[in-house]
Amino acid sequence: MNHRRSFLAAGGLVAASVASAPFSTIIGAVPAADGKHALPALPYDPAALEPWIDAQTMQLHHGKHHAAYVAGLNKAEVEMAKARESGDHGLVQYWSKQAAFHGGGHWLHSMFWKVMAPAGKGGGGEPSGMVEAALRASFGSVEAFKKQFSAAAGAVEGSGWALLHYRPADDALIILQAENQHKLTAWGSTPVLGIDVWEHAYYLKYQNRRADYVTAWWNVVNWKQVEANIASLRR
Ligand code: MN3
Repeated sequence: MNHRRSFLAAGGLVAASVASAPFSTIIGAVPAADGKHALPALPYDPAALEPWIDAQTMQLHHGKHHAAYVAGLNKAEVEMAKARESGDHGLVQYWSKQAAFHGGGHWLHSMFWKVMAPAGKGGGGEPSGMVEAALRASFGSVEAFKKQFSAAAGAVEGSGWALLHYRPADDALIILQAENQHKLTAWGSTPVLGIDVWEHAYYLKYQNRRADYVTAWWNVVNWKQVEANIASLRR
């Protein structure tokens, strides 16, 4: 497979040509005309995922938290460009970490909005077809997958994510945890589904009850988007 093409398509860096197709790219992030990363629009109304995820959480999560990751990524890239100009790379470790943290946040949140959908508009239900078959091949059953994924989400230490990755080397799906936005990943695999378990994703409605949020979240999973994400990486 063409890894670079997949990486770019998955990361949205050259996604302009495919951005208009609803399920052809993993994330909706498209760079603005000035070459800067930009906050993608939510693909539905902030209240559309109620009662499972409340409108205020969605507004803050998208409009404040995700926006901050976009700004942080742009800032890190500007500062590293300045350092190349001046030849002073004294802060290269700091800006590299900032680029990983904010870049990870931008990518994952751009995916997160798309792998959720309102009930009746693709959200919830059970996976079927290719996704069901792929989950069964890698985990034994959809039920076994959901059980492990929910457990992984519940057990993330501090702030982070539970992620379902597609690994092209052996055509497998694997479950990983991510701490913060970027730690504990496995090279050579790409997220196709994820749940944000930072407290900002659920605390207004669920307070400390992360498990209740995870249980509710299954009602908004957009399996068609998961299928498109896997298909975009399969060659
Ligand atoms: Mn978040």
